[in-house]
Amino acid sequence: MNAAVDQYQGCLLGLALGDAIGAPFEGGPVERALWHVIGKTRNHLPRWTDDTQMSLDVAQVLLEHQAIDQDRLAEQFAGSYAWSRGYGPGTARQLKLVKRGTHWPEARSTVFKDGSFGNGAAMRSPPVALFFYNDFERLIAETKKAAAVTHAHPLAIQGAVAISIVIYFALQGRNYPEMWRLLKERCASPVFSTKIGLAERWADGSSEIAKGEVVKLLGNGMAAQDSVVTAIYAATRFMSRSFGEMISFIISFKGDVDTIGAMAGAIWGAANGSATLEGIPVEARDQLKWVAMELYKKRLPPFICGQ
Ligand code: AR6
Ligand code: MG
Repeated sequence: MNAAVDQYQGCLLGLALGDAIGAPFEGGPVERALWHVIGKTRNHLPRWTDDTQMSLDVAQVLLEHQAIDQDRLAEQFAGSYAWSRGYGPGTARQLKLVKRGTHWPEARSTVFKDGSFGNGAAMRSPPVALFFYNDFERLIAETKKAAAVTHAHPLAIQGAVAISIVIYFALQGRNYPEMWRLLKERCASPVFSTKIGLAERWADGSSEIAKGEVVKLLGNGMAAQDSVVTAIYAATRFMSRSFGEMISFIISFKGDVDTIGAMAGAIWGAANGSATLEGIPVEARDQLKWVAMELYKKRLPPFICGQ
């Protein structure tokens, strides 16, 4: 089945809404007080954070090059960097180095020698999944390239791959057994495979898992291994319910609410489309919808047998 443009728009709107709605709940009292001051646009719309900004940057490079050009992506990330978007501390340092002329592989290893395992790579996978919607192996390869510009650690890269896989299936209609199988195969580190196995068992819907259990066993932190499967579980559990119910559940976790919200929102929107997200206020809705439309128009052409 071919995904509809509405699902592309749902994916980017869901990402931005999860990000912007979650942002006021992230961090301690100081971060929340600051966001209270800077968390609205001049037109009083909820602002999104680095999750959405970096996703728009990835989309920009895909639309220009029909692939992830890593030098160009590093330049794009650095050009868009602004402290007020709340970037992760390691990514902020890297992007400032790149801005001052350091080549990205060097900037990356200056900050974390073994690479960052933050969820900052996973949160920007959705546009890659939209663009390479019909070529699974190409999708995995391009997702890894997009992640590695700032996040070299295998756990960050597996987190990015996991989000791409789930969006790939959300766009196509929902073949869940195959999705869980591929998640376990491609995200095979013990921490990921244990959590994926748990989320798969929980997602059968036979019992409602309490939020405390979700936080304790899947996590709510900034590390990819402590937030990506949490987002996948939340999106899967609320797939046939409202976006608002899903976000309320995620807000109750505390922790890295905006990025768990962004990842879950992108998955939910890719499956359900944009119709029910239209009335919810967010910064730059028209730009997000336009970028989604461009990704739809310029995405990899459908594979035709015999070519
Ligand atoms: N060793 C030790 N600590 C690490 C390592 C490592 N190799 N990698 C990550 N950390 P970062 P992000 C810890 O800074 O992934 C924003 O709000 C370390 O404490 O690369 O881009 C985003 O929206 C590091 O600062 O950021 C996300 O929600 C932290 O993990 C979130 O921050 C995050 O890694 C993460 O974004
Ligand atoms: Mg964020």
